[in-house]
Amino acid sequence: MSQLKEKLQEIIPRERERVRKIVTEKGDKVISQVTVKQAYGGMRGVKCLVCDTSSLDPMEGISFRGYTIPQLMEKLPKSPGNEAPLPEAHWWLLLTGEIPNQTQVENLQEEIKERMAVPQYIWDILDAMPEDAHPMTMFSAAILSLQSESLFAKGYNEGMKKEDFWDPMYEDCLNLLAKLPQIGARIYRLKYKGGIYLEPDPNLDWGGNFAHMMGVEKPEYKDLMRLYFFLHSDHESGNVSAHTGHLVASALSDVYYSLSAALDGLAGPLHGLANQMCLKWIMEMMEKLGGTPTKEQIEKYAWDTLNSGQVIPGYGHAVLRKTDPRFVAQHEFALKHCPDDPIVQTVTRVYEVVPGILQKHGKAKNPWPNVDAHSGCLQYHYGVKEFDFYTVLFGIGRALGITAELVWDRALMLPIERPKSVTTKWIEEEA
Ligand code: CMX
Repeated sequence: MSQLKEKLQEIIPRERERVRKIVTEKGDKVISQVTVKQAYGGMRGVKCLVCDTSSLDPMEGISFRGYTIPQLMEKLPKSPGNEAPLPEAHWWLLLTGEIPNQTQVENLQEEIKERMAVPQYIWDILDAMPEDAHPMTMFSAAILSLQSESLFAKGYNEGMKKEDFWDPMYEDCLNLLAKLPQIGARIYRLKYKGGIYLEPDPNLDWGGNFAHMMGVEKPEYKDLMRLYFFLHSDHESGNVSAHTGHLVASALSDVYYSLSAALDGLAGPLHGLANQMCLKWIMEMMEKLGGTPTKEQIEKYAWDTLNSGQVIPGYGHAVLRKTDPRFVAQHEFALKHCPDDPIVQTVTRVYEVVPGILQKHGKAKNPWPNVDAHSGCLQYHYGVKEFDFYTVLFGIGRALGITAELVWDRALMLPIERPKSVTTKWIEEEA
């Protein structure tokens, strides 16, 4: 048995007991009250989900299993000679709460290699899609089409016991994760590189292999992708993609259904699509102004955007109230590897100008940049210039967090999710 599965087998009984005790002793304790405003307003701030893989503090940003991004940049195992954490090591952490050692990571990497082959019918499905299909539609469709491979669905149909659900869920999650880099890179090369594909390199890690199959030459792109997948992995469970994954899986749908649905939510412009919108906004400004804009020019451009009723993509957040540490980590990478890139310089200048403007504008509760404000310009720098593809990158990373949460949903035997709705009439008369 794999070392990660053994570790889960050791932890799960302990955690089941811990949750059982909490529900017995504190089951009736109120942790949140819901106002009418929240019911109409996207349930902002309502505490009604439990997520142990990560936690989002409005001022401190994300922590994964209690560790901040800078702590994990230091502590998680890396590929030799590189600086970004290995995403597969991070998956171990998300699942177990423990930082894996080198042997454990290598064991997991071996398992990934054994499972990375993608069946031909997936390539046939992608080939059959319309030329103008959005890469996120292709990505979600490819994942959904793998559903017939689900060991969870098979076990369920054969009458598997509830206590054992987590085991095939884990297997499905790892089987799917192992394939995602190849599926993502295939979509990229099918759509934008004339259908000329690069085979996976069995000697490379999960993120490095993705970079290799994308066909980007510069060696540091591998580390950028490791960093990118690590940073985009998880943002506790209330965001649209993670929450969708959890909700769909709560009906005992397998990970193929759940992750495909989660990615459909990620594809929205207020969520993951903002990364493509953000670079588009910056590039259009640079094109219009004929080069790197001055602060005064950015100020005018930002006001024009706001006055025309649009949002400034990459800025604001439903929970965060300061600069997203995921933005900071990418900015540090940019300052180290490509400080003279004019788009990177524009992103930096926008960061110096836009928060002040949003504050004056007075609507956004958070004037600071989120993860999407930086990711696109780094891709562009390394030659991945097709904006439409950027959300697929977010999706590959986000799959790490969602799959880890789904394994735990099954391990803790969580029930189907079913909040109560009320009518407007009820609110008028009863609230
Ligand atoms: N530019 C202009 N206006 C903004 C804004 C921005 N960047 N961010 C928020 N606002 C506006 C909202 O549209 C809202 O206006 P209305 O009252 O007219 O509807 C008002 O400020 C209050 O919004 P909020 O409570 O601060 O923000 P929400 O929690 O409703 O929404 C988010 C959060 C991220 C959708 C919003 O900030 C936004 O649209 N940002 C731009 C898109 C973006 O970057 N999305 C990516 C988020 C990260 C991710 O999930 O990937």
